[in-house]
Amino acid sequence: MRDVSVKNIANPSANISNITSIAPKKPVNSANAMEIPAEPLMIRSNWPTFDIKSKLNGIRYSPSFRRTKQAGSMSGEIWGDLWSSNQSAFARRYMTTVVEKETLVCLAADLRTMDEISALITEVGPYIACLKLHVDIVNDWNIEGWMRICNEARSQGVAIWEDRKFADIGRVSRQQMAGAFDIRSWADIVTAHLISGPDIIQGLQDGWSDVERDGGVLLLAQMSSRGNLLDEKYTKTVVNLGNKEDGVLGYIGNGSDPGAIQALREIVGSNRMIWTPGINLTIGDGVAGQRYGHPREAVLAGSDCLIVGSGIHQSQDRRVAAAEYARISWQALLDR
Ligand code: 6AU
Repeated sequence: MRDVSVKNIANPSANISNITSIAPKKPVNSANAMEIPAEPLMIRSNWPTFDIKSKLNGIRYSPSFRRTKQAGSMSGEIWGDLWSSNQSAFARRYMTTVVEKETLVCLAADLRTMDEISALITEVGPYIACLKLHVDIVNDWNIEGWMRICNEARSQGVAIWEDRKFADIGRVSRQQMAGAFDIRSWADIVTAHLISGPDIIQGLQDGWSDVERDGGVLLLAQMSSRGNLLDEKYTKTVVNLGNKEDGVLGYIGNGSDPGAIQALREIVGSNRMIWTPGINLTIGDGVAGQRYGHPREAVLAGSDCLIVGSGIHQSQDRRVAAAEYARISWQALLDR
Protein backbone atom coordinates (compact mmCIF):
# COMPACT_ATOMS: atom_id res chain seq x y z
CA MET A 1 0.00 0.00 0.00
CA ARG A 2 1.24 3.47 -0.77
CA ASP A 3 2.24 5.91 1.94
CA VAL A 4 -0.15 8.79 1.42
CA SER A 5 1.02 11.08 4.20
CA VAL A 6 3.44 13.84 3.11
CA LYS A 7 3.38 15.40 -0.32
CA ASN A 8 4.45 18.61 -1.84
CA ILE A 9 2.64 18.75 -5.13
CA ALA A 10 1.18 22.00 -6.44
CA ASN A 11 -2.44 22.41 -5.51
CA PRO A 12 -4.48 21.35 -8.56
CA SER A 13 -7.31 23.68 -7.63
CA ALA A 14 -5.26 26.35 -9.32
CA ASN A 15 -6.07 24.62 -12.59
CA ILE A 16 -9.76 25.11 -12.02
CA SER A 17 -9.39 28.85 -12.38
CA ASN A 18 -8.39 28.25 -16.00
CA ILE A 19 -11.68 26.60 -16.80
CA THR A 20 -14.11 28.96 -18.43
CA SER A 21 -17.61 29.00 -17.05
CA ILE A 22 -20.84 30.47 -18.37
CA ALA A 23 -21.39 32.37 -15.14
CA PRO A 24 -19.03 34.44 -12.98
CA LYS A 25 -16.62 32.22 -11.14
CA LYS A 26 -16.26 32.11 -7.39
CA PRO A 27 -12.98 31.40 -5.70
CA VAL A 28 -12.70 27.64 -5.36
CA ASN A 29 -9.71 27.38 -3.15
CA SER A 30 -11.11 28.26 0.25
CA ALA A 31 -12.97 26.19 2.77
CA ASN A 32 -16.31 27.85 2.13
CA ALA A 33 -15.84 28.39 -1.58
CA MET A 34 -18.76 26.23 -2.66
CA GLU A 35 -22.32 27.31 -2.09
CA ILE A 36 -25.43 25.71 -3.41
CA PRO A 37 -26.32 27.99 -6.32
CA ALA A 38 -29.16 30.36 -5.64
CA GLU A 39 -30.45 30.28 -9.23
CA PRO A 40 -31.51 26.75 -10.07
CA LEU A 41 -31.50 27.46 -13.80
CA MET A 42 -27.88 28.38 -14.04
CA ILE A 43 -24.81 26.23 -13.99
CA ARG A 44 -22.66 28.40 -11.80
CA SER A 45 -19.33 27.07 -12.82
CA ASN A 46 -17.64 24.07 -14.26
CA TRP A 47 -17.26 21.45 -11.61
CA PRO A 48 -16.44 23.39 -8.43
CA THR A 49 -15.30 22.00 -5.13
CA PHE A 50 -18.01 21.32 -2.62
CA ASP A 51 -18.91 21.71 1.00
CA ILE A 52 -19.68 18.20 2.04
CA LYS A 53 -21.00 19.19 5.47
CA SER A 54 -23.93 21.02 4.00
CA LYS A 55 -24.81 18.05 1.80
CA LEU A 56 -24.73 15.12 4.13
CA ASN A 57 -28.25 15.72 5.42
CA GLY A 58 -27.58 13.73 8.54
CA ILE A 59 -26.15 10.73 6.70
CA ARG A 60 -23.09 9.45 8.47
CA TYR A 61 -20.16 9.43 6.10
CA SER A 62 -17.47 7.03 7.16
CA PRO A 63 -14.56 7.70 4.79
CA SER A 64 -12.46 10.63 5.87
CA PHE A 65 -13.21 13.64 3.69
CA ARG A 66 -10.26 15.80 2.76
CA ARG A 67 -10.37 19.42 1.86
CA THR A 68 -9.32 20.18 -1.68
CA LYS A 69 -5.98 21.65 -0.64
CA GLN A 70 -4.93 18.58 1.24
CA ALA A 71 -6.33 16.24 -1.40
CA GLY A 72 -4.45 18.19 -4.05
CA SER A 73 -1.15 17.65 -2.34
CA MET A 74 -1.86 13.93 -1.88
CA SER A 75 -3.00 13.31 -5.43
CA GLY A 76 0.49 13.11 -6.89
CA GLU A 77 1.48 10.36 -4.51
CA ILE A 78 -1.70 8.38 -4.95
CA TRP A 79 -2.05 8.67 -8.72
CA GLY A 80 1.68 8.51 -9.52
CA ASP A 81 2.57 8.85 -13.22
CA LEU A 82 -1.00 9.56 -14.20
CA TRP A 83 -0.92 12.73 -12.12
CA SER A 84 2.50 13.92 -13.23
CA SER A 85 1.84 13.23 -16.94
CA ASN A 86 -1.65 14.70 -16.99
CA GLN A 87 -1.76 18.47 -17.23
CA SER A 88 -5.43 18.55 -18.19
CA ALA A 89 -7.43 20.57 -15.65
CA PHE A 90 -10.33 18.16 -15.98
CA ALA A 91 -8.20 15.08 -15.42
CA ARG A 92 -6.57 16.63 -12.37
CA ARG A 93 -9.87 17.82 -11.00
CA TYR A 94 -11.27 14.31 -11.28
CA MET A 95 -8.18 12.79 -9.62
CA THR A 96 -8.45 15.30 -6.80
CA THR A 97 -12.13 14.53 -6.31
CA VAL A 98 -11.26 10.84 -6.02
CA VAL A 99 -8.77 11.61 -3.27
CA GLU A 100 -11.19 13.98 -1.52
CA LYS A 101 -14.03 11.50 -1.49
CA GLU A 102 -12.10 8.21 -1.54
CA THR A 103 -14.04 6.76 -4.42
CA LEU A 104 -13.42 6.01 -8.11
CA VAL A 105 -17.10 5.41 -8.77
CA CYS A 106 -18.94 7.13 -11.56
CA LEU A 107 -22.66 6.66 -11.06
CA ALA A 108 -24.50 5.71 -14.25
CA ALA A 109 -27.91 7.14 -13.32
CA ASP A 110 -29.85 5.32 -16.05
CA LEU A 111 -33.30 6.11 -14.67
CA ARG A 112 -36.34 7.34 -16.55
CA THR A 113 -37.64 10.29 -14.52
CA MET A 114 -35.95 13.37 -13.13
CA ASP A 115 -37.32 12.72 -9.64
CA GLU A 116 -35.78 9.26 -9.61
CA ILE A 117 -32.40 10.60 -10.74
CA SER A 118 -32.52 13.38 -8.20
CA ALA A 119 -33.37 11.02 -5.33
CA LEU A 120 -30.55 8.68 -6.36
CA ILE A 121 -27.97 11.48 -6.39
CA THR A 122 -29.08 12.66 -2.96
CA GLU A 123 -28.79 9.12 -1.64
CA VAL A 124 -25.41 8.13 -3.03
CA GLY A 125 -23.76 11.50 -3.78
CA PRO A 126 -21.10 11.22 -1.06
CA TYR A 127 -19.81 7.98 -2.60
CA ILE A 128 -19.37 9.03 -6.21
CA ALA A 129 -16.68 10.99 -8.09
CA CYS A 130 -18.65 11.56 -11.28
CA LEU A 131 -22.25 11.47 -12.49
CA LYS A 132 -23.07 9.95 -15.88
CA LEU A 133 -26.38 10.74 -17.50
CA HIS A 134 -28.31 9.70 -20.60
CA VAL A 135 -30.39 12.79 -21.23
CA ASP A 136 -32.39 11.13 -24.00
CA ILE A 137 -33.82 8.31 -21.88
CA VAL A 138 -35.63 10.65 -19.48
CA ASN A 139 -39.40 10.68 -20.08
CA ASP A 140 -40.31 13.89 -18.28
CA TRP A 141 -37.28 15.95 -19.28
CA ASN A 142 -37.38 19.73 -19.07
CA ILE A 143 -34.51 22.18 -18.70
CA GLU A 144 -35.58 23.57 -15.30
CA GLY A 145 -35.68 20.15 -13.65
CA TRP A 146 -32.47 19.15 -15.37
CA MET A 147 -30.61 22.19 -14.09
CA ARG A 148 -31.72 21.30 -10.59
CA ILE A 149 -30.24 17.82 -11.07
CA CYS A 150 -27.00 19.31 -12.40
CA ASN A 151 -26.75 21.73 -9.51
CA GLU A 152 -27.39 18.92 -7.05
CA ALA A 153 -24.53 16.98 -8.64
CA ARG A 154 -22.27 20.03 -8.53
CA SER A 155 -23.03 20.52 -4.87
CA GLN A 156 -21.69 16.98 -4.41
CA GLY A 157 -18.49 18.11 -6.14
CA VAL A 158 -18.77 15.80 -9.13
CA ALA A 159 -18.37 16.28 -12.86
CA ILE A 160 -21.40 15.85 -15.09
CA TRP A 161 -20.95 13.48 -17.99
CA GLU A 162 -23.52 13.21 -20.77
CA ASP A 163 -23.15 9.79 -22.35
CA ARG A 164 -25.06 10.44 -25.56
CA LYS A 165 -22.44 8.86 -27.78
CA PHE A 166 -21.55 11.34 -30.52
CA ALA A 167 -20.38 9.86 -33.81
CA ASP A 168 -21.18 12.33 -36.60
CA ILE A 169 -18.99 14.70 -38.58
CA GLY A 170 -17.48 17.62 -36.65
CA ARG A 171 -19.95 20.28 -37.79
CA VAL A 172 -23.02 18.24 -36.89
CA SER A 173 -21.55 17.13 -33.57
CA ARG A 174 -21.10 20.79 -32.70
CA GLN A 175 -24.78 21.39 -33.50
CA GLN A 176 -25.79 18.35 -31.47
CA MET A 177 -24.05 19.88 -28.46
CA ALA A 178 -26.71 22.61 -28.72
CA GLY A 179 -30.20 21.55 -29.82
CA ALA A 180 -33.12 20.94 -27.49
CA PHE A 181 -31.02 19.45 -24.68
CA ASP A 182 -28.27 22.10 -24.88
CA ILE A 183 -25.71 19.57 -23.66
CA ARG A 184 -22.84 22.06 -24.07
CA SER A 185 -24.28 24.24 -21.28
CA TRP A 186 -24.33 21.66 -18.52
CA ALA A 187 -22.11 18.68 -19.41
CA ASP A 188 -18.42 18.71 -18.43
CA ILE A 189 -17.69 15.48 -20.26
CA VAL A 190 -19.20 13.76 -23.31
CA THR A 191 -18.55 10.43 -25.01
CA ALA A 192 -17.66 10.01 -28.67
CA HIS A 193 -16.98 7.25 -31.15
CA LEU A 194 -14.09 8.08 -33.46
CA ILE A 195 -15.66 6.25 -36.38
CA SER A 196 -16.14 9.50 -38.32
CA GLY A 197 -12.50 10.60 -37.84
CA PRO A 198 -10.70 12.93 -35.41
CA ASP A 199 -12.52 16.15 -36.40
CA ILE A 200 -15.39 15.15 -34.17
CA ILE A 201 -13.21 16.13 -31.21
CA GLN A 202 -12.83 19.70 -32.46
CA GLY A 203 -16.56 19.79 -33.26
CA LEU A 204 -17.42 18.91 -29.66
CA GLN A 205 -14.88 21.37 -28.27
CA ASP A 206 -16.35 24.07 -30.53
CA GLY A 207 -19.76 23.23 -29.04
CA TRP A 208 -18.46 24.08 -25.59
CA SER A 209 -16.63 27.17 -26.88
CA ASP A 210 -19.92 28.46 -28.30
CA VAL A 211 -21.13 28.97 -24.71
CA GLU A 212 -17.71 29.84 -23.32
CA ARG A 213 -17.26 26.61 -21.47
CA ASP A 214 -14.68 23.83 -21.55
CA GLY A 215 -15.09 20.10 -21.42
CA GLY A 216 -13.39 16.76 -21.91
CA VAL A 217 -14.14 14.06 -24.45
CA LEU A 218 -13.99 10.36 -23.62
CA LEU A 219 -13.36 8.25 -26.70
CA LEU A 220 -14.75 4.74 -26.97
CA ALA A 221 -11.64 2.60 -27.44
CA GLN A 222 -13.29 -0.62 -26.25
CA MET A 223 -16.81 -1.57 -25.21
CA SER A 224 -18.22 -3.87 -22.57
CA SER A 225 -21.02 -5.32 -24.68
CA ARG A 226 -20.82 -8.77 -26.21
CA GLY A 227 -19.96 -8.93 -29.92
CA ASN A 228 -19.02 -5.25 -30.26
CA LEU A 229 -17.01 -4.32 -33.35
CA LEU A 230 -14.20 -2.40 -31.62
CA ASP A 231 -11.34 -4.80 -32.35
CA GLU A 232 -7.69 -4.37 -31.32
CA LYS A 233 -6.72 -2.57 -34.51
CA TYR A 234 -9.54 -0.08 -34.07
CA THR A 235 -8.62 0.42 -30.41
CA LYS A 236 -5.02 1.25 -31.35
CA THR A 237 -6.11 3.70 -34.03
CA VAL A 238 -8.42 5.48 -31.59
CA VAL A 239 -5.66 5.80 -29.02
CA ASN A 240 -3.06 6.95 -31.55
CA LEU A 241 -5.37 9.68 -32.79
CA GLY A 242 -6.82 10.57 -29.39
CA ASN A 243 -3.48 10.94 -27.62
CA LYS A 244 -2.63 13.78 -30.01
CA GLU A 245 -5.71 15.80 -29.08
CA ASP A 246 -5.78 18.08 -26.03
CA GLY A 247 -9.56 17.82 -25.82
CA VAL A 248 -9.43 14.10 -25.09
CA LEU A 249 -9.73 13.35 -21.40
CA GLY A 250 -9.35 9.62 -21.84
CA TYR A 251 -10.81 6.40 -23.15
CA ILE A 252 -13.63 4.04 -22.43
CA GLY A 253 -12.24 0.57 -21.78
CA ASN A 254 -13.94 -2.78 -21.33
CA GLY A 255 -14.41 -3.12 -17.58
CA SER A 256 -15.58 -6.69 -17.87
CA ASP A 257 -12.13 -7.91 -18.93
CA PRO A 258 -9.03 -7.05 -16.86
CA GLY A 259 -6.79 -8.35 -19.67
CA ALA A 260 -8.36 -5.91 -22.11
CA ILE A 261 -7.90 -3.04 -19.65
CA GLN A 262 -4.24 -3.95 -19.18
CA ALA A 263 -3.70 -4.06 -22.94
CA LEU A 264 -5.41 -0.69 -23.29
CA ARG A 265 -3.22 0.83 -20.58
CA GLU A 266 -0.13 -0.31 -22.43
CA ILE A 267 -1.06 1.60 -25.55
CA VAL A 268 -2.62 4.62 -23.78
CA GLY A 269 0.39 5.27 -21.55
CA SER A 270 0.02 7.50 -18.53
CA ASN A 271 -1.11 10.82 -19.95
CA ARG A 272 -4.73 9.88 -20.52
CA MET A 273 -7.25 8.16 -18.26
CA ILE A 274 -9.15 4.91 -18.76
CA TRP A 275 -12.76 4.80 -17.56
CA THR A 276 -14.55 1.46 -17.54
CA PRO A 277 -18.20 0.41 -17.71
CA GLY A 278 -19.25 -3.22 -17.30
CA ILE A 279 -18.52 -3.22 -13.56
CA ASN A 280 -20.44 -5.21 -10.98
CA LEU A 281 -19.73 -7.20 -7.84
CA THR A 282 -21.50 -10.07 -9.57
CA ILE A 283 -19.31 -10.79 -12.55
CA GLY A 284 -20.31 -12.47 -15.82
CA ASP A 285 -23.09 -11.88 -18.31
CA GLY A 286 -25.66 -9.19 -17.68
CA VAL A 287 -28.88 -8.17 -19.40
CA ALA A 288 -28.97 -7.74 -23.20
CA GLY A 289 -25.34 -8.54 -23.96
CA GLN A 290 -23.77 -6.51 -21.16
CA ARG A 291 -20.79 -8.16 -19.46
CA TYR A 292 -19.42 -7.45 -15.99
CA GLY A 293 -16.05 -7.57 -14.29
CA HIS A 294 -15.13 -7.04 -10.65
CA PRO A 295 -14.35 -3.46 -9.49
CA ARG A 296 -11.09 -4.35 -7.77
CA GLU A 297 -9.76 -6.32 -10.74
CA ALA A 298 -10.59 -3.44 -13.06
CA VAL A 299 -8.70 -0.85 -10.99
CA LEU A 300 -5.69 -3.14 -10.52
CA ALA A 301 -5.63 -3.71 -14.29
CA GLY A 302 -5.51 0.03 -14.96
CA SER A 303 -9.00 1.49 -14.77
CA ASP A 304 -9.09 5.02 -13.33
CA CYS A 305 -12.85 5.29 -13.00
CA LEU A 306 -15.48 2.60 -12.45
CA ILE A 307 -18.78 3.28 -14.16
CA VAL A 308 -21.46 1.57 -12.10
CA GLY A 309 -25.14 1.65 -12.99
CA SER A 310 -27.40 -1.23 -12.03
CA GLY A 311 -24.91 -2.41 -9.40
CA ILE A 312 -26.05 0.65 -7.46
CA HIS A 313 -29.46 1.78 -8.69
CA GLN A 314 -30.93 -1.75 -8.75
CA SER A 315 -29.65 -2.62 -5.27
CA GLN A 316 -31.97 -3.00 -2.34
CA ASP A 317 -29.95 -0.52 -0.34
CA ARG A 318 -28.43 1.85 -2.85
CA ARG A 319 -26.45 3.82 -0.31
CA VAL A 320 -24.81 0.70 1.13
CA ALA A 321 -24.05 -0.57 -2.38
CA ALA A 322 -22.49 2.73 -3.45
CA ALA A 323 -20.40 2.83 -0.28
CA GLU A 324 -19.15 -0.69 -1.00
CA TYR A 325 -18.13 0.09 -4.59
CA ALA A 326 -16.42 3.23 -3.30
CA ARG A 327 -14.52 1.34 -0.61
CA ILE A 328 -13.34 -1.39 -2.99
CA SER A 329 -12.31 1.08 -5.69
CA TRP A 330 -10.34 3.29 -3.32
CA GLN A 331 -8.54 0.38 -1.68
CA ALA A 332 -7.63 -1.01 -5.10
CA LEU A 333 -6.18 2.36 -6.14
CA LEU A 334 -4.03 2.44 -3.00
CA ASP A 335 -2.89 -1.11 -3.69
CA ARG A 336 -2.00 -0.72 -7.34
O1 6AU B 1 -23.67 -0.82 -14.90
P1 6AU B 1 -24.72 -0.87 -15.97
O2 6AU B 1 -24.55 -2.05 -16.88
O3 6AU B 1 -26.11 -0.76 -15.43
O4 6AU B 1 -24.54 0.46 -16.85
C1 6AU B 1 -23.44 0.66 -17.65
C2 6AU B 1 -23.42 2.06 -18.22
C3 6AU B 1 -24.57 2.39 -19.17
C4 6AU B 1 -23.96 2.34 -20.56
O5 6AU B 1 -24.48 3.31 -21.44
C5 6AU B 1 -22.48 2.61 -20.30
O6 6AU B 1 -22.22 2.25 -18.95
N1 6AU B 1 -21.54 1.88 -21.19
C6 6AU B 1 -20.58 2.58 -21.95
C7 6AU B 1 -20.26 3.97 -21.77
C8 6AU B 1 -20.07 4.55 -20.49
O7 6AU B 1 -19.99 4.69 -22.68
C9 6AU B 1 -19.78 1.90 -22.85
C10 6AU B 1 -19.82 0.49 -22.92
O8 6AU B 1 -19.08 -0.14 -23.64
N2 6AU B 1 -20.71 -0.15 -22.09
C11 6AU B 1 -21.56 0.50 -21.25
O9 6AU B 1 -22.31 -0.17 -20.54
O10 6AU B 1 -25.01 3.69 -18.87
